[in-house]
Amino acid sequence: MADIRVLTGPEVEQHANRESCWIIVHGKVYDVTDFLDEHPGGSKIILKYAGKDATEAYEPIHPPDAITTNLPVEKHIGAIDVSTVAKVVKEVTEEEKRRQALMDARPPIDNIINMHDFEVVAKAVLTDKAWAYYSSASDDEITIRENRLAYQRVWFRPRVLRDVSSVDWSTTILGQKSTLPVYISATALGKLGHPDGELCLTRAAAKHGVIQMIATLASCSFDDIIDAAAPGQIFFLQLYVNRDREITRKYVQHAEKRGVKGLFITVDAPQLGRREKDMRMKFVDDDAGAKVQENQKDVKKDQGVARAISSFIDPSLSWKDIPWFRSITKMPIILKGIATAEDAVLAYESGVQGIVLSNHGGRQLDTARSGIEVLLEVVVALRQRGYFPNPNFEIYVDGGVRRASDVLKALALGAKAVGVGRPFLYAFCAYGQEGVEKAIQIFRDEFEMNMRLLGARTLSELEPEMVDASNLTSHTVMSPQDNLYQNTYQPLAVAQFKSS
Ligand code: 173
Repeated sequence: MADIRVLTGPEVEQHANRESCWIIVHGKVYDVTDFLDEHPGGSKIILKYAGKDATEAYEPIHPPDAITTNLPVEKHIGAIDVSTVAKVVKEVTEEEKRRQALMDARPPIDNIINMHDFEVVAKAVLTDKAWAYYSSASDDEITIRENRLAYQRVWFRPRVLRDVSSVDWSTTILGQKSTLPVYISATALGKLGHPDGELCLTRAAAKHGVIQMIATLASCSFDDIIDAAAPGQIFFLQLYVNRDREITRKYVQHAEKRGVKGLFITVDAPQLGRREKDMRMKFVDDDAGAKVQENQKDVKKDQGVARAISSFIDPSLSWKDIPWFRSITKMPIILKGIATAEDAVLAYESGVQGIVLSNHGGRQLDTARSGIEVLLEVVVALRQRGYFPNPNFEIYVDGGVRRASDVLKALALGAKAVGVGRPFLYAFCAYGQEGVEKAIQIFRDEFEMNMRLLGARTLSELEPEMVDASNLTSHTVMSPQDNLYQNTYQPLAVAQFKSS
């Protein structure tokens, strides 16, 4: 092997413009001059780091191998002698000072008693950009809000006198043991919110026997996550299908080799939804308002973080591709993002092992219905055809789940398990691994209480008669507000920050 060229900081600094642009990432020097106009996030952000170490900016929003796979080897200039790189003195902005003060004044974790508490703390301590990316949903954000409301249109019909001294909410998902009927759903770009990113989820999941779905666009690399696993820890993989199927084939087969137990192919994102909070943030950040109009070609500038890095996703994906996936892996295949009974039937008939009724956390087609509502028609349609129940075809629901009671409603109506994304993400943004563990503990406490009160000792005792979902498909709220009561009622408060 040829000797690796070792460069010094001043040498790299010579290449700090559009004509010759070198950057340092993870101790290596790259010539990205020809790549500037191809960068999905625009050239401006790279030029900001021209001649400098860009690792810190690169890390949260790129898979670790993005640069090595996208840049031809002859553009890999060499290694850097770290001692010669001028330290970038980062000025601490007012925003950072404010966030640090809030971080120091976070409510003690013992005061966190529900998923909403995590969200309040995460919102306070995250950068504006991270909060905008995580919390945003598409268009008018009707669906993200409906995801919560839909659960409120399902009412319990609890049974009593059933000796509920012991209750058990453990289950299996795709045949794999899980201590909860909940799996950690995929969310991307975890390092925007915590330096350890998705590893916070991995470590907490290991401790508590919960299954983690790894995102294609996680900030931590797939292998870093698997390497951090406890022996026997179970993972699923969320897949965005690449236009280059060879890349997808290698990725899937690598995951299978490393022991992943289920392949969740995302089918509701041929193009990413317009998430306006995310888009606006990018505008402010780059001060690009005027320039975008001057330079119409560089349209990607105003698209927000997610859109900038999602251009590899193949919009031509179709039902015809399912046999190919079947041919490249023995893992169970699950289609994530089914939104109608018609497609649920097609999925079953295509031979996959399950579906996730999902609207992608309200981030794709706005005014698509909630997963829990879709579940009703899916179960009817599958049952009519003799496809339900079937232990080899599982139905999951995600979106808007904040309480064990939500999960129990979905299970009573026919779901095998439920995906929870943002709440676990917010838990680690606010409190790291400990936050995720706390979130799991809260779910456990809620399962225990709710199962007792509902009269179900095990999840198999949940049945459709335990819920009244007759209003679920009605999108109007008929009850008039009781103003006298409303004005007297004191709303619950969320956990309080320490006063400084
Ligand atoms: O919802 C998302 O933000 C998402 O799925 C995604 C897609 C591409 C890149 C980053 C995130």
